[in-house]
Amino acid sequence: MRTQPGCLMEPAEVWGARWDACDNSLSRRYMEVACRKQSLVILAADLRTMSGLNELIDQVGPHLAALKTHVDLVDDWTAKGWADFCAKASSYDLLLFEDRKFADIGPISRGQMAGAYDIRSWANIVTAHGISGPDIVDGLCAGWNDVGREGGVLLLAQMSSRGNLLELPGYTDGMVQAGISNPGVFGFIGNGSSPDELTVLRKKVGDKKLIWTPGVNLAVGDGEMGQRYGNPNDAIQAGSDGIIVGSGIYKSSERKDVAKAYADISWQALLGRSGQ
Ligand code: 5BU
Repeated sequence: MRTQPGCLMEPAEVWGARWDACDNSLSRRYMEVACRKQSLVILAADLRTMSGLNELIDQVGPHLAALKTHVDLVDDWTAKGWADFCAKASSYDLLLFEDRKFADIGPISRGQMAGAYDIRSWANIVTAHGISGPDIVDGLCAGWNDVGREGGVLLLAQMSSRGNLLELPGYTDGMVQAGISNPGVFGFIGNGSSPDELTVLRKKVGDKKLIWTPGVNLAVGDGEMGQRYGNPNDAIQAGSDGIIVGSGIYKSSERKDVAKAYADISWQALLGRSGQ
């Protein structure tokens, strides 16, 4: 197998069973990017101006593996400005992940991939709730197919926020069962604030799908308005394959150094895991 440019280790060696078992082509792309960048950091770029977003990516882009957006959060959004921003993200070798949390029936979700924001044309990955049933994944994949693209869906199996209803008995199991055999499913969202919950989720998911985790911050504990945070090393050790970090990076006055710190922690944790 070919070593990725800039990667001192083979992705198969670093990712182990996860690399061999995954059945979504984007999952391997992500694992390769993570090796090239030596980072498992997905930046939650939750800023509300295009200039702020562009500045942020220029500061921390080299230390990220993917970029997570909320396209409907931007006050001065324009199609042209967004296209330029996506091109900038791609120039930093980042997968684009719109955290849209789709939840409707299949045909409507397909349509919502189009619309003013035309998510299907630029996002590689989107999030979805499974509340409406498993066909939402087919609807979202049909959306990508409508523009000749392929993407992957991250299903919410857990959430990081306090009191969320995904904690009710049976929900996470149902979500995993619904998504585990669907090749359109890139992976699952797990609760980054709880290594114990992540360990349980990883057992349910096995190696076939990735788990990405929000609710990660070096300052562990309760965040604003019900958000909860766990430690990045603990999340990866417990089975997360990507840490989603927002305010921990963009609110720092030393964004570049902090992003690198999260990247180093995540990469070392992955190497520690593959050595187990
Ligand atoms: P933070 O600033 O690191 O707390 O940002 C977390 C991001 O992850 C933010 O964009 C949320 O929309 C997103 N998120 C989350 O916090 N918890 C979840 O369970 C899910 C997404 Br799903």
